Amino acid sequence: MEFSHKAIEQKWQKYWEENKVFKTTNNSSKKAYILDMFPYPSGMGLHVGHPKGYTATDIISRMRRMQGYDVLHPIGWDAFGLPAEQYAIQTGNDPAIFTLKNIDHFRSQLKALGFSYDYVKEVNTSDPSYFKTTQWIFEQLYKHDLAEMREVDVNWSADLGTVLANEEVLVIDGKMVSERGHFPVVKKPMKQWVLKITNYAEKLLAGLDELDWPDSVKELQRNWIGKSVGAEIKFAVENRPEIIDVFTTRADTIFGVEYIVLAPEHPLVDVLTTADNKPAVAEFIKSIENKTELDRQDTSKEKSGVFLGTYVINPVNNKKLPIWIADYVLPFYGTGAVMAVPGHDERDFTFAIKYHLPISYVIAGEHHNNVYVKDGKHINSEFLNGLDTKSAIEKALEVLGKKNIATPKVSYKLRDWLFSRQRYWGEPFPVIHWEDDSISLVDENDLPLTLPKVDNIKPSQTGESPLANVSEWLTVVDSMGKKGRRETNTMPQWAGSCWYYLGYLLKQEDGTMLDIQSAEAHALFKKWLPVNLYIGGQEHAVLHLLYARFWHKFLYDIKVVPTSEPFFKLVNQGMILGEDGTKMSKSKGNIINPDNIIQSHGADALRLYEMFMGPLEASLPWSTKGLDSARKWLDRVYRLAKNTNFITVNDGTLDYAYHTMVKKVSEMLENLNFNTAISQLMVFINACYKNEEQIYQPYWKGFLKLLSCFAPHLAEELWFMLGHQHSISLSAWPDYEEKFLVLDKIVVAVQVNGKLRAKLEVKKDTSEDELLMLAKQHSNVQPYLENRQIIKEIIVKNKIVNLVVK
Ligand code: ANZ
Repeated sequence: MEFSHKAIEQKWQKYWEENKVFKTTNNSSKKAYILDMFPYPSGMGLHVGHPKGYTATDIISRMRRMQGYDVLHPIGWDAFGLPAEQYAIQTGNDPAIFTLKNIDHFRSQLKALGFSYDYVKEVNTSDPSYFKTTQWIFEQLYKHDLAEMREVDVNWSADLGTVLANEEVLVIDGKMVSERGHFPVVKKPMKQWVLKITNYAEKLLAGLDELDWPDSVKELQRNWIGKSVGAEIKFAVENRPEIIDVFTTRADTIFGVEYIVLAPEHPLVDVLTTADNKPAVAEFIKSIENKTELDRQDTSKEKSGVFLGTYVINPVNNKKLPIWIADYVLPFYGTGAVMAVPGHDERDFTFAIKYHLPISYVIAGEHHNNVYVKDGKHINSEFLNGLDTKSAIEKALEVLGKKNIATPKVSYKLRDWLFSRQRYWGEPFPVIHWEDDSISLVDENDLPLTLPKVDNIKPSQTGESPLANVSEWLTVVDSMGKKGRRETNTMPQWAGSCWYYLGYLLKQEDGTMLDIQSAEAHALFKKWLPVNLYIGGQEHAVLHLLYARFWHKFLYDIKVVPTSEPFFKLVNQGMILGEDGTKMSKSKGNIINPDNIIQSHGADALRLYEMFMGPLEASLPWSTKGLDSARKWLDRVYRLAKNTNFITVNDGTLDYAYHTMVKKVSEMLENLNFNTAISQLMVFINACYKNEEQIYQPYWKGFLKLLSCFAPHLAEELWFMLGHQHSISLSAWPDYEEKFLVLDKIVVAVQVNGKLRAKLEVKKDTSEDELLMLAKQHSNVQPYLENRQIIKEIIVKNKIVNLVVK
């Protein structure tokens, strides 16, 4: 007997909505803020990957509600973004309008999956009532000197007349080209907004220790921040006033320095290049213009460089060392200059071989004319001789420190965050550039600064955003007649997602948003923060999560939020791969559309199947067979409900099965072990089937509550079938009793002369006499007793009967 998922699912979705069953409550001292990474509402709609994480959070939200928590489980839309901009440019459509259409489509898809979101809390990052606060936060960052304009290299495509995001640039044959059309891309300096996330490097590192996040994600963040403890050492240029500061983690190798390398972008390159070396240097600099940083760092790629014609003097031994520039030295790390020790550093070694530079060794070992990177006693190093690396670093810093040649220094790989995009479809910067070169912010009371309506979004051809074409919007005149121009850049998509988990809290029932600084907002932050569980894709392990932590820590410092971290527990769900085991993609034709599955098998089956595939974190291939089985099992549950007699006096037969299920499922859900929890539900249903059409009703209700997390529509249907008048979500989570967790029946082994001959399934604590009798009568035992004499009977209650015969 099958149930009609179409009828059931729509019926309950309507009921939940009309009765506001999932409204955020505020009547408990326990709270659970359960957050999904909100989707970008693309024109393609939801894919089957979305429901995986979303079902997981839905299960936990439903459980927490039944456990008496106040639950906040919201959803919203990360609605600014590049695809919308491109679509608008190509088709002339208004992104504000088609984005709303896409959102409607996404929302109806999510509703069809039966997620228990409180849609009152919905936010849309592209809505002015939302980005008013994004702009306000930017203004605070500016006022706290964490936002500034800098000349920064951007990816410029002259053919497309536009600046491209890193994601839109490919490297083909070592050259940067645009993803669209494969046009050449070069670096071009432009004035850009930068957020000084590096000021928070230390806090962002330290905060990781208090978080319940996967170690792999913490490690990725640590590496991204890339703290490195070392020193800056000064090298004076020969016969000139300039000093070159290098950053090194290996001050101990100072006697092994053979040359100095500057990043080609280093400000001293020009002055330190002699006249006859200028052409070669200029040519070299041009040659690396279209190399990405990743390429430059890649150790497998050949390093190249040129000599500037000038020298420095090594402060410890007055040795004259040539100054080079090379691609492998990066401008924004450390000081953008290194002391090269080819004897003991891999990259310096390859470079020295290529350009026939001398190589010397300052650490004892078997060098074999190769680079030597092991630890060892220092040699050829005067006051460092005989010391190992650690002590030699300390000693070198002590000696050079006294002479003011070296200072301890910490460097971070983390860069300040390039915060401008040359786009229309983003948050406008609330900034005016005046004709006298001053900058001012739009008054906080005048926020939001909205986007002008534009009929046809076109690139500006100058590298500025399409907003540069909208002169009515662009031009500002102050009360004194001074002319100004609005900032034409907009913020990157990351901005809106940096604080949306606060946005949900600000969202009011009447559709408005609270002021982030209001007392009401503060009370809500106090109640709900930090987010208890945050589930989303691994692809956001670094950027989104680091940026959001940065803003949160800033808001904490300015006393807007009461916690120093936004997301206490984080889990990355794995991907759902195509049936062929590869990533789903249009070109491979292996995409599964959730709408079709909802039609054919139902949302409950889809949810159950995605949770049963395997551990949440694993990436696993889709299997239609697996989906069919999920649906069949739901039918099995439905059949049972229809054909069973629900009894009100407990006959005890399901005690063990029921209480074990409740205990295990509760524990497994705490640990997000959804697939094994489902197995427990299955074990219980098997026990019910064995029980010949008779189930103690309270146990059935308890089962339905657990089931309602996974298959909410069917569970609700069966719940109301029992005569209930209110949603199962409003009922209390089932308890288990310890005393029922031991199986009543146990297995007792029967041995004859030490050999296992039978197993008795008996009631626990069966008497020794009875055990002996049952053992002797057992058909597998009897043949071994025939014509024999029993000389010893050893009986251990609940365990074993051992007969010795001769
Ligand atoms: C001398 C030396 C000797 C070094 C030796 C290493 C080994 P981490 O640990 O990643 O911080 N370096 C410094 N600034 C650089 C830049 N802008 N671009 C490329 N390389 C740079 O690496 C620090 C080391 O990387 C520094 O220590 C420096 O080389 C190099 F046996 O100095 B070392």
